[in-house]
Amino acid sequence: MENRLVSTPVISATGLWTPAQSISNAELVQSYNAWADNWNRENEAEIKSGLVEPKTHSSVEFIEKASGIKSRFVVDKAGVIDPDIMAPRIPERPNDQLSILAEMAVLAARDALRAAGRDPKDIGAVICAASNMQRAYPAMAIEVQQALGIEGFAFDMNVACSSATFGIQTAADFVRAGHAKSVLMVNPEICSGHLNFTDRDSHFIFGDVATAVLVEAEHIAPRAHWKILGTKLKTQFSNNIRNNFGFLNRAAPDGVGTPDKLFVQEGRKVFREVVPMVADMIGDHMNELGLTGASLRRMWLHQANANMNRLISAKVLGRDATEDDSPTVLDTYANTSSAGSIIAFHKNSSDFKPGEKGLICSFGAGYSAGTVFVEKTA
Ligand code: CO8
Repeated sequence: MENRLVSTPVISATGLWTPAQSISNAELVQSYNAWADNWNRENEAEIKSGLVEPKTHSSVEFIEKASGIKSRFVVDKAGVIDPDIMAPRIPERPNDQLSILAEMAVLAARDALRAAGRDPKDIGAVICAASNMQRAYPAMAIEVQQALGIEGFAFDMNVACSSATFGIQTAADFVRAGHAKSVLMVNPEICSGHLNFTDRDSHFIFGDVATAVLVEAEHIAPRAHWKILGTKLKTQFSNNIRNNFGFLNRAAPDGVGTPDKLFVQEGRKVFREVVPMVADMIGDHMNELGLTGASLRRMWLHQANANMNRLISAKVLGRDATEDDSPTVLDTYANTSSAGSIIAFHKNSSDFKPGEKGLICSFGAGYSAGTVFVEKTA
């Protein structure tokens, strides 16, 4: 009995760190259009001879209608909206200083630790789960571990937008297996670093943020926590969301000449293929757990596109979802990859009463998708 209690994983707390700077759609579109006008001027001869198509303007109305995004937080606004740069300019730090990705993760982690009343010395493992690490090694997670004074072990993992749900299941498995009683899972996402701000189809999609989730053995968790009713992960190979950057192609990508070394996608195909995949996955997992749409108080879905979330939640609930059923943070944060569903959960869960159930769900590149059903205790 003692062992069974020790090995039951729960979510004790979450944390959030939001960059101080944000870019509105109007500011982003203004800089893109200025860049496009410059490009058209520079390539006037080729355009006139029909060799290349002129760049057309982006539009605030399109962005909001197609995605629900109104603005995004970023680590460096000046570089992103400068038509001569169109990328964040984040100065490299010497090796004896905390890396920026680790710094963001630590700030989100401290928020979660404060909420749980947890001393870092009681944590046994750190997982840094995010779309792109800022270097190959040493692992970002080990740097976070050191900065917080945590013993035990730490490692990085990348499952793109689904990194957080994959991280939660991994953490829960460590707790269940007795490898750690308390696991800190962080999601620092500098999406602006791998977004091509000169690509009209996607320049508006992403923002920067960091989130943290503390997964712990029930017997050490605070009285008010979240039971994990079940987790499920799924992957299915697709080239429709891809980033070919890596150490086998060392030519420095400038975001203009080498677009495949940054984020590229077939957005329409992703939309069409991922919506039914995720809705079916949620339905199957609910059946396995004996749950129905009616038994869910709320869904904290991956924040990629408001229209995708509307369709997925309507399929799960059998009716149109309200903002209360399926809250969005896309309007202010945009798509923050793995952090999106965790931000939605963090900001929209304090009103839960004991016994109420919800779903954290992610989906993205890979394809990859994860479902985590939770129930509020006290
Ligand atoms: N302004 C004005 N018009 C535009 C713009 C623009 N900015 N962009 C496109 N248009 C035009 C197009 O040219 C097209 O015109 P036409 O009909 O004349 O050809 C028209 O608008 C429609 O274009 P689309 O078909 O592309 O538009 P959609 O309605 O499909 O909307 C979206 C585009 C918003 C991209 C939509 O398809 C979508 O959200 N799809 C799902 C995307 C998604 O969820 N992706 C997941 C990515 S997350 C992930 O897993 C990766 C993690 C890695 C992190 C990366 C960090 C950088």
